Amino acid sequence: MPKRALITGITGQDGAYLAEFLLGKGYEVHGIKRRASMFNTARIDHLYQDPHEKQRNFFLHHGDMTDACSLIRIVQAVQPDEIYNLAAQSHVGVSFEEPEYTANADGLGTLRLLEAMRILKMEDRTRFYQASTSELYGLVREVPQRESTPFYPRSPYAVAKLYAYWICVNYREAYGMYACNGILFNHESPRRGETFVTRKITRALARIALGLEKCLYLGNLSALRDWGHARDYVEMQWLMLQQQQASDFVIATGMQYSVRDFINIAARELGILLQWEGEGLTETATVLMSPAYERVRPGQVIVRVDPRYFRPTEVETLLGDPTKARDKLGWTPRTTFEELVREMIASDLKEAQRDALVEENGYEVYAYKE
Ligand code: NDP
Ligand code: GDR
Repeated sequence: MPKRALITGITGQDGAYLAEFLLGKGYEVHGIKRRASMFNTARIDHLYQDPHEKQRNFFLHHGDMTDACSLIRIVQAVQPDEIYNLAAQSHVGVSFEEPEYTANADGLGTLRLLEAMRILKMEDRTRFYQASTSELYGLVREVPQRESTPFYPRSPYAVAKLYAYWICVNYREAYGMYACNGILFNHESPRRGETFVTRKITRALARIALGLEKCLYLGNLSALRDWGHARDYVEMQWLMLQQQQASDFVIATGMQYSVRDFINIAARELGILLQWEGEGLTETATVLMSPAYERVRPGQVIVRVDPRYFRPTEVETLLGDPTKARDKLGWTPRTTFEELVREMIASDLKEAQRDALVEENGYEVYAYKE
């Protein structure tokens, strides 16, 4: 019998990579997707299997982290060996605007899943992974941050994830459940949501290069992050559930860059050289040269600061220490920062080229040419 995994948040960045990874390992994969007024499965459409096929190993179920009934029903129907709880309102900035919903989905949602396992008497046979986050460290007390570093959350998102972290530890201690927290630092990919800063940058720079947009507006350019590749990090999520004993792990690269660094490297990938001027609200990046893209002119300002993207309380710096993961799980990240940026730029350039073609020729001509 193949092992059976249930992934919440399967339609998200990590969910899509994890589903691919587990299918590659021979798992039967079940995912929870929520109802939306438009299709929300673009990241996993390539894994879709026709429900009429007899030999299937990939299944989707409708459910929601705010709806205990749906979670109990799905856990009961699937009887998973492993549950990966990746579903969350995962945008830190948005959590200041939707704090109650964020607490409900990210904090109580985790409790609902753990309780579903208990109600169904699956606490002895099902292993549980919780998507914890470096945002728990918030106002950092120690550099670099490791498993023992004290938490100081700085957003409604991080506070909700703090509850999820501790309820996971508590259920492990109270009921002997195999439940782990992966304290993952930022991880990105071409599948990253378009409103997170890395993807916002690679997408906008690619579109600016092709003349589809003029300028990118951002918030805090000095924020420092430890950025890895999502494809590398989902492997860790699986490894954590294959150990003798459940434990919590920091997953990070141990390298740190600023948002400004990310912009410079992404622009360089396009052959665009930038000059930075001003500071704070007046800081700008101006094009010095752009030999490959004629629509980008030297002297053009392509990055400006817009305070609407500032957060009421900011996490200025995060840097992880992945020593425990390396020593106990034998894991090191494979993708370098430069490779990550290159892959994201290449992917967004392709999308921008398609959009430019549509804009130049009109949709119908494009469709006809196809
Ligand atoms: P995404 O935002 O890409 O994906 C979130 C997923 O959760 C989506 O599938 C989304 O569905 C789903 N979801 C949101 N709300 C609900 C709900 N109420 N009920 C059911 N499903 C819901 O996040 P990532 O893939 O980047 O991250 C995965 C997890 O890891 C998240 O919990 C995140 O907080 C955490 N994390 C992420 C890090 C990162 O750098 N990426 C770092 C550390 C932790 P839909 O597609 O319909 O929106
Ligand atoms: P983060 O990621 O908050 O670290 O949370 P995000 O990419 O949103 O921000 C990183 C840093 O960039 C600054 N920033 C901007 N951010 C966004 N989104 N948009 C902007 O225009 C912008 N300008 C500057 C931010 O202020 C911040 O300092 C991510 C999410 O995936 C969480 O779910 C996860 O838990 C953490 O990473 C680890």
